Amino acid sequence: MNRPRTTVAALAAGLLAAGTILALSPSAEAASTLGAAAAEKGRYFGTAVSLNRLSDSTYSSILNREFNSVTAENEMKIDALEPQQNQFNFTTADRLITRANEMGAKVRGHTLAWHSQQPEWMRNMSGTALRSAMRNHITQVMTHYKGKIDSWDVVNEAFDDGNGGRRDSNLQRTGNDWIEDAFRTARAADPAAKLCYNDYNTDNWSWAKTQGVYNMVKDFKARGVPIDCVGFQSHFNSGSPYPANYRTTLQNFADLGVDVQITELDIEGSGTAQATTYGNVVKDCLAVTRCNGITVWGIRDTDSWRASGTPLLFDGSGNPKPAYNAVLSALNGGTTPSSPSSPSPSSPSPSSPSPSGPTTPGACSATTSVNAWTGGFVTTVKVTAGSSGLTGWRVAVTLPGGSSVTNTWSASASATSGAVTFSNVSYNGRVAAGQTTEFGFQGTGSAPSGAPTCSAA
Ligand code: 9MR
Repeated sequence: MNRPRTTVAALAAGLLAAGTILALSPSAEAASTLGAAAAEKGRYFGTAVSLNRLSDSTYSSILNREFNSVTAENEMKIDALEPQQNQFNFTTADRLITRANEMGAKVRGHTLAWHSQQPEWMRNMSGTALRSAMRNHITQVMTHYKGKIDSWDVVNEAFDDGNGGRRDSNLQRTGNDWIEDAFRTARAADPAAKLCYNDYNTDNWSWAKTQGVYNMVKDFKARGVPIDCVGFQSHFNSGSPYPANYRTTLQNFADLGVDVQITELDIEGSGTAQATTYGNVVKDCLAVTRCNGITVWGIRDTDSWRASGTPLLFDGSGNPKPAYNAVLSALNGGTTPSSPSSPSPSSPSPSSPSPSGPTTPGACSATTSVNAWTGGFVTTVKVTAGSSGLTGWRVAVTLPGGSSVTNTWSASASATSGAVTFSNVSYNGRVAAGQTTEFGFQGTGSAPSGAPTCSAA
């Protein structure tokens, strides 16, 4: 058994040396999946998931490998969750939550109040009966998923395409205050979820619809209507192309004091042109501090609601397209990931690497920020790698007596109360020297108050 041992020792030494090189070489630091690369930038990279495709092994393995946020493409819409009035069917959508937990992924909830995909009973309603049915739907659904959803699309597509005013719908006819009513109802139901307004054709700053939504958000912020984020669906095609002022739009909304998220991205086209646009969208999000993350509206071109426009990052066979490479490279700040098989212990490596490098001492450090309310809290933890970089990490915290963790994202938790250790999930264990990654957890009671302890795993 000597030979394998020697091999292991040599391998370890080689990896150690190569690991030090990794820390110094930008190209080798680059993360090799979308989720990992986004996590290194404090963002998520998500996809719409169609639950009935999970049995497709190609689809399922790309989902597990690449994404750290999911949105149900149809299964959390009003007709799916409340097919008969006040009779809720959560079975299918619950499977997505289970899957997201297994993946350590966030969930975007989509969508609570919308003129489209209403069940028949709701389509036939109006006035105060419809308004209270809307409130009941929001309350019941958000209560069922309380603590499990990162961001909810509370209201979807409420603006008219042409004039920047409200879209006519049965909900709009209940009174112009239906949107703020929906947001207030949502805040009461799950105070920890981010509450988003989500729409399409709001990407171009000079379009009337963009201005209409902007003015509503500005008014909501001025009057204290609870809104935390604006979702930009960003379905780009020749009729609604990616605009040169997209970054300006994202930044202007963020400057109102809301987060911005790209929620349903797809870009019709192919080859280099499509790849360039995808890369530009990612760079725009990264340039806006409050741009939390990007969700693409499906995995393979053949999974798309607009399959003929081949608008996604993987081809019908599950192979990454040039658009995928452009997105990954943009997330990595222009660098290309190392191949999964490197570093090879036999590859040449300088014998005495330069001692220069990031300054954070120790294996890693962790800092927290807490959003607390009576009876509950959300803690976001930033993990910063020390001068050697990390291939895995653990963060230990101690919860006060009576408090417990109800939900964790981008990490897995060893326990729900007392001393809890959070470990990296598959896509965010690798953190280059001096770089950061984030995870979070939600709980009942009070947040841990002491400093967290970070160690390499
Ligand atoms: O991708 C969804 C498709 O499978 C449905 O048939 C369609 C029905 O309305 O909804 C699609 O998703 C929409 C999303 O919920 C809201 N923004 C526009 C999306 C594409 O139509």
